[in-house]
This record gives sequence, structure tokens and C-alpha cells, in this order.
Amino acid sequence: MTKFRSLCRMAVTGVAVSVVALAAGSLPETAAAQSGAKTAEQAQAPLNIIFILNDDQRYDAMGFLDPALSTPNMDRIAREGVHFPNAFVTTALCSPSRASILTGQYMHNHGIADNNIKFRPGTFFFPQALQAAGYRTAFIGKWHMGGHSDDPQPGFDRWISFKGQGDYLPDNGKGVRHTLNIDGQRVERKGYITDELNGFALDWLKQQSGKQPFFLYLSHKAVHADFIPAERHQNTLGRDKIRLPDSMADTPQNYEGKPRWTKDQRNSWHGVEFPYHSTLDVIDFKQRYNETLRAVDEGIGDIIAVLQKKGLLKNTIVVMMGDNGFLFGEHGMIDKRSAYEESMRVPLIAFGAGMPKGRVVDQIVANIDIAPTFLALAGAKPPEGVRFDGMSYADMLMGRPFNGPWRTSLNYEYYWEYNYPQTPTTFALRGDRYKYIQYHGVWDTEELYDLKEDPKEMRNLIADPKLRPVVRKMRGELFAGLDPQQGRSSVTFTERTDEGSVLRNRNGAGPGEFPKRWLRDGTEDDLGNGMKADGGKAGHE
Ligand SMILES: [Ca+2]
Repeated sequence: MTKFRSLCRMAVTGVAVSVVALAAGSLPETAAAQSGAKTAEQAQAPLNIIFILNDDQRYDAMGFLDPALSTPNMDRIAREGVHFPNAFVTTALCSPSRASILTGQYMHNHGIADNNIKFRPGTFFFPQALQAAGYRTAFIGKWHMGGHSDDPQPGFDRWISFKGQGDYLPDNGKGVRHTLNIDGQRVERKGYITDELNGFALDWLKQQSGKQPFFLYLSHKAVHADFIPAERHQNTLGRDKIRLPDSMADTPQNYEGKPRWTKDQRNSWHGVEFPYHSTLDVIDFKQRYNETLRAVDEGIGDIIAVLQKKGLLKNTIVVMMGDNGFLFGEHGMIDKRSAYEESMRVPLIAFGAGMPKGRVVDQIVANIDIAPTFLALAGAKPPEGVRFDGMSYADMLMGRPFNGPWRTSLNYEYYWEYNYPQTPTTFALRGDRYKYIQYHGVWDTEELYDLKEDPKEMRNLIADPKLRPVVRKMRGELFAGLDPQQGRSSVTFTERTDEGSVLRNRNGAGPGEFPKRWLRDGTEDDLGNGMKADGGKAGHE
């Protein structure tokens, strides 16, 4: 934050500029807004916007952050544009996060609690407002909201999608071709999914004259598990630079202070001892992930080349983001869902349209900010009655002066799925220094991490008496931010149709331990403390 604030201060030329604040819990207007100064958004012509959303790309899965990867085009975007190292999703799961991107809302407001629920009819998707503002729009790729439908959705002039998670390869290996839905017509797949989607994106971009503003939403299947690199990329990146995280080992130190469920998850579908109920090796798994990402990166290079050839880069912004992160062994886990950094943190980079080069913006931004940000860039507004939980960071993105208020923490929510019962319902508040996590429906410990001193979340400080004031404050902020019904909050649940992925490896770790700090002999004088609120001010029955 300090870095960007000082950059802003250098850039301010006497006219303060306000951010378009569309957040829930209305932010105070800035001095500039009150004085009637024109916002930067209003002063700019509509930009063409290309949004590239990659599946399960974690925040550090880019070559300039991890030498085990090769992503020259992503590296170029960060170098010639802007990198947001503190970009997050409010739910680390495909469909809920994608729904937050499209609606600008938290999951408890848009209602897509898992990968199976359908949108409520009439849900507003931000590209509808872009269309209304005169944009040509295209959706190409993974939609994955609304069960297993790939039908065209509101807000898009051009539609190319597939059912559910889709497939990397064009057929099922037995001669049956997978299909795409192209503007309502069923068409057989032809090639490797990332290349095929990139090809459709390039074709559509080549058709744009530049006279009418356009918005492309390129939504990759890659790099969702099970990773299959393009044939040309198989075995092109070695294992030697891949490092397993320190927190992966099953040691007493690594589980000291951790919730019980993390130990239980170790030996499960989403744990390193029984990953997807298989014997996969985490380093092999990461190698394939890194190689699968290469086709995405090449496609970005092709898109940039077309923009340059058509002379469109001066008025087009390219934004790339991940829909959630991915654990590769952290805390004994794989995949996502939890509120740990590698799960909820995503890459976010952008360049084009003459934005200043080489910037790092440290503010906390999120998936819920995409809709208000893109509408601000386009000078478009949502219809009456539509309310975003997110805020526009268009000024930060474009490198324009920004002195407006901004969040210093972000709410996180994940709702338990019976089919993956390893991860409990999770609520968290991710601040710029501390992260507070609580769980629902399980008998387990809360967590508090000092992200400055302990960025890998190895030391749970929840029981540190010196930090009680921090815990109390963050609990309050979290509840205020996520309570959708003003004191009558409710937890969503979904229809159960089977037992779920419940298996454990007979030779793996046993069940988790309760925190040692909870153990008593029965003679202590704090045995009734669970009936009191922290601080002893109010009790509950
Ligand atoms: Ca995902």
C-alpha cells in the first residue's frame, strides 16, 4: 500500500480524482467527488477490454515470480503494465468465484454456493451493461455455472462454451468427440482446448474494426486439474526447480496450532497422502500444471500480436486473472477452498491503453471488483437496483491519480460441500497485516496469522493474549461484512445425492488432534469460560 500511495502522491497534479465507489456499505465520498471534480473514468473514451480468466492459476504461477514456470507473455504484461500482488477471490472455488466476477457480489448475495447451483433467473451480469453502453461482447470458454448447461447467457453477442469443466482433449479417447456450443449451435471440438479457445478469440478480435468498443471474456479451462499440457509442451519444464512447501511434511511442528480438520484432510481426496484417491506425486503434478499453463501464455502472446498488428493496443486493456488459487502440498493439502493464501490469492496483471509501465499496486483487490472496475473503464453503469459488493479500481489499474478510500481488509467465505467434506465452511477476514479465520459446523480452532512475520501461515496466533484485541476487532468486522440479513445470518446448504469423496488411505495419517491448549484435568478454574464472550462482557446460553 505504501508503495502505491507514494506513487500516487508523485502523480497528483493538484486535482484529486475519486474512485467510483460502488461498494456495499457506502464509502464516504472523497473531497474531489464532493467538489464536483470530473472522475478519470468520465474523462476517458471507452476502452476495449480483454479479460483473460485462467482456472486455478495461483498467485505465484508466473515466470517472474517462480523460475519453475515459463510465461514470457505474462511476464511482459507485468513488466509493461501493472501487477497486483494482493489480488484475492472471495471464495476459492470455480463457480462461486466466477459468479462473483460476473455479478460483482459475494457468494452469499449471488447464491452460487458450489459448482452445481444455477443462477437465479434474471441475475445481472456486468457484460449486459457493456452491451447497453454500445460494446460488442464475446464469451469464449468455461462458464460452469448453471449445472451442465452450455447455453448462451445474457450479455454476450458471441458465445462459445462447453458443458461443466470441459476437457483438455477434443475426444474421449474412444472416438467420441466433445462439443462446443457456438451461438446456440452444437459443434464438434477440433483440438487442444487452450489452443482452440485462443483460436476463437483471435478470430473474433480480427473481426473488430476498432470503431465500436469491444469486450472479450476469454475464460480458460486451463489450468484446472487434471492437468494435460499441450503435446508440444509435455516434458518441457523440469522437476528440479519445483520446491515442495515446508508446511507439507507431517511433523508435529507443522500441525502445532493448526485446526484438526487440516490433519484430517491430509489423508483424503484433497490431501497429499491420498490426492484424488490416487498416488500422484506432488512434484509431477506441479510440473504438469506448469507445462499446461504454457499454452495459455502463448495464446496471450498471440492476442497481443493481433492487437499490435491492428493498432488497437493503444486503446485496449488486457487484464489477466485467476479464478482461485491452488495448494501444492501447503499444510498437507492439494486443490483449493480453504482461506490459506495459496488458495484464495490469485494473479492479476494488466497492460495496454498507454498505462504507465512497471507498476506494483499493493492494495487488496478482489474478484468482486472486476464488474465495477470494467464498467468504470467503459463509462457504463449497472441498471437501477443492481448493487455491487466490490469497488472500482479503474484508476489504480490505469495508473491515474487515486486518493479515494480503499478497503484494508477483505471478507472470505466458503460453504461446505458434502461431496468434498474435507474442508469445513470457512469465514475469514484477510487484512493487510493479519488474517483471521473461523469455521462453521465443526469443533475446531479459529486461526490468526501475522502475514508480515509469517507469510506461509505456519504459526497460529489465535491464543496469543497480546492479540486478543486484534481477534475481537476482526471477528466483529468479519460478521459485519458477511452478515447478509442484519443479525439473522444463515448458512446455505445444497441437495445431497451421494456419500461424497470420503475415502481414507488405511496406511495414511490418523484423525487430527484437538489443540493442546484445550486440554484440562477438570480442576481448573476456567472450565466455564466457553459460556462467556471473550473479555467477559457478555455471555450466551
Ligand atoms: Ca477454478
